[in-house]
Amino acid sequence: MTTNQKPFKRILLTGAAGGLGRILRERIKPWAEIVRLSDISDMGAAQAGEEVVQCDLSDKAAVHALMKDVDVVLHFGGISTENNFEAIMRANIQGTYNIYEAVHQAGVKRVVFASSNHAVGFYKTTDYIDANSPRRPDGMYGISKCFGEDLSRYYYDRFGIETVCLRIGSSFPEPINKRMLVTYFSYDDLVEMLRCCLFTPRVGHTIAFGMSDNPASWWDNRYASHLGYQAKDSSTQFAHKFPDNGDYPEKDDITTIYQGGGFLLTGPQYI
Ligand code: NAI
Ligand code: 15L
Repeated sequence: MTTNQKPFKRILLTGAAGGLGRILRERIKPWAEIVRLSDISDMGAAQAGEEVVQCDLSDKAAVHALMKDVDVVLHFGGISTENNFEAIMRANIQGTYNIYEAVHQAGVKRVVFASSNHAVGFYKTTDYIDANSPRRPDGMYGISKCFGEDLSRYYYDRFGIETVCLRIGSSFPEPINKRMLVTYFSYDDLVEMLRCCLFTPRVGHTIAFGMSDNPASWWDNRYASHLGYQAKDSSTQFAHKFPDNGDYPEKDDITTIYQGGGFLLTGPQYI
């Protein structure tokens, strides 16, 4: 045994060409001897310790091949904003089903599923909810994340495959509006959360909200406390860019009345 052996032999990261995938590509390297990167889009050449596999999540055979010799999966691939149902169905519903069926066939023990705050986007910004609050998706995209949460629950109950459904708030370099002062999830905190998701001995089926230690929150993470996640960042440092004029939520503006923000204006009736 070498002295610098890494905890996992192979991590599969889907969505590797995306905004978060490109961040995680570098940051998860210490956790696995090999990081297998996958996306429908070009990811560039494989670097040391990487394997690059370009494929469409809706291609069942390709996803089953993708899973060979994988220990754990970070499932970040798919359509990440509102879109028409057919597109969402292929990438997020068929795609996530293919991932779980492949996980089951390959004997993979744990998945982190990149869910979204849009699974609960129809709660009001005056509500405070937890993982046991009924889901209230704000569009087809949010509905596909609800499907992923239920699908992973089934694979846990039926086959014991563990999943953390991470309802990510807004993981970007910095907040770009008042809403994101509440939903902000720094990249460092995302990586720390993923470390907790992968290295906590037992996670069962957990729903966790992905957020930094922001001054205001809509989400109570009490049912994910066993993960031991402690945010180190906060949106406070950006608050001066969006002064509190007492105008949030704004009367008659559904993008401030509901937690889903702008997604309230992008449902099927608008496409
Ligand atoms: P992104 O859109 O930048 O990346 C998603 C990646 O998935 C893209 O590279 C895209 O090519 C790939 N993809 C789409 N359809 C595919 C298919 N059929 N087959 C294979 N790959 C496909 O999104 P981002 O921001 O990196 O988000 C990553 C994940 O986290 C997504 O699942 C998203 O829903 C979730 N999430 C992200 C949040 C954020 O704040 N960035 C908030 C909530 C959830
Ligand atoms: C998401 O689910 C999206 O993937 C991301 O692009 C952001 O829009 C985020 O939610 C958000 O709510 O800010």
